[in-house]
Amino acid sequence: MSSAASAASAASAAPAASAPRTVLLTGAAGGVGTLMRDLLPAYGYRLRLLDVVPVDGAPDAIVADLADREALREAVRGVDAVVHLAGISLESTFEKVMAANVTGLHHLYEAAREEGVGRVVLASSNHAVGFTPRPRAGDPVIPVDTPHRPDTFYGLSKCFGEDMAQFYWDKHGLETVSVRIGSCFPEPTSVRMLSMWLSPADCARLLHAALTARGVGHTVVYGSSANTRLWWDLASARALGYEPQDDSEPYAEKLLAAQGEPADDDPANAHLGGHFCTSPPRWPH
Ligand code: NAI
Ligand code: 15L
Repeated sequence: MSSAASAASAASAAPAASAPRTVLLTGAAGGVGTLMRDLLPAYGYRLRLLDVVPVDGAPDAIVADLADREALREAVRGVDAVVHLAGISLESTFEKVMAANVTGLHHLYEAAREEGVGRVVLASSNHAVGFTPRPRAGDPVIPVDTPHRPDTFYGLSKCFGEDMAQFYWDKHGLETVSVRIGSCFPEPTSVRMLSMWLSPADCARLLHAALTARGVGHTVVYGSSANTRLWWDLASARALGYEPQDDSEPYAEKLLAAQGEPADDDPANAHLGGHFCTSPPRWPH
């Protein structure tokens, strides 16, 4: 299914009430994983945690690398869904990014298929479409079926991840919601993030909608709060039942005073991906 068809699929998806379910949360030691460990249980989920490093305060968390197929198969056994956050989340060498985010993702999908898990919620990224020119005043917001325009090897791996999700739906009937997360942090820390911010509480709302909407097939959504300065279209996310409650605007005055309005001719301000298009932050390891 093309991205356009994915959007159509989202339009027909309806939120469904569902009983608490067991969910594997990968990348549980990371920034978003740590926030979601706190917030998702309130929606009734029993979380099983996985990361390649130990998870603070969670001695039962599975410590496993995405390279380890058998460990992943065991990790998904008996869960109803997977929220997949694990992987390299910044730029690195082609080889390292592909190993974690493509080969590792393939291992996860194979494990899910073999164990009959029905749905994955996949952390994609704005950097899958990072070279999309950012909207200027008066321009329409960016639709979810805009072509892939990765800004890094990292973004490229997220494009491949979305295609992998499509493939597992078309070939094996395994559903995915691919969430192109903007910037999910406790608060926005740059002027760009005023447009991209996904508050932790809205992230939990969006993941819950993605876990419970009916008939998602493979649906691609953007992941942001209801920001006044939003650059992209939340329609396919809203069609899943996502109703964002937060807006970055209360942070605008302080951030603009500290950082100024980015210059129009600044190449790092020209595209959705911002500075990832010019000098991407590197994965530390
Ligand atoms: P993070 O880097 O803080 O967390 C990623 C976690 O994955 C880490 O705990 C790391 O140990 C684990 N991990 C890395 N390689 C692994 C492997 N081979 N096997 C098992 N675990 C491994 O990243 P963050 O910010 O929490 O992001 C979570 C996900 O959301 C990532 O997939 C990232 O690409 C995506 N994302 C995040 C955004 C954000 O604003 N935080 C924006 C767009 C996408
Ligand atoms: C991402 O994809 C990164 O994982 C995250 O650390 C942020 O840099 C975010 O994009 C962003 O664009 O702000």
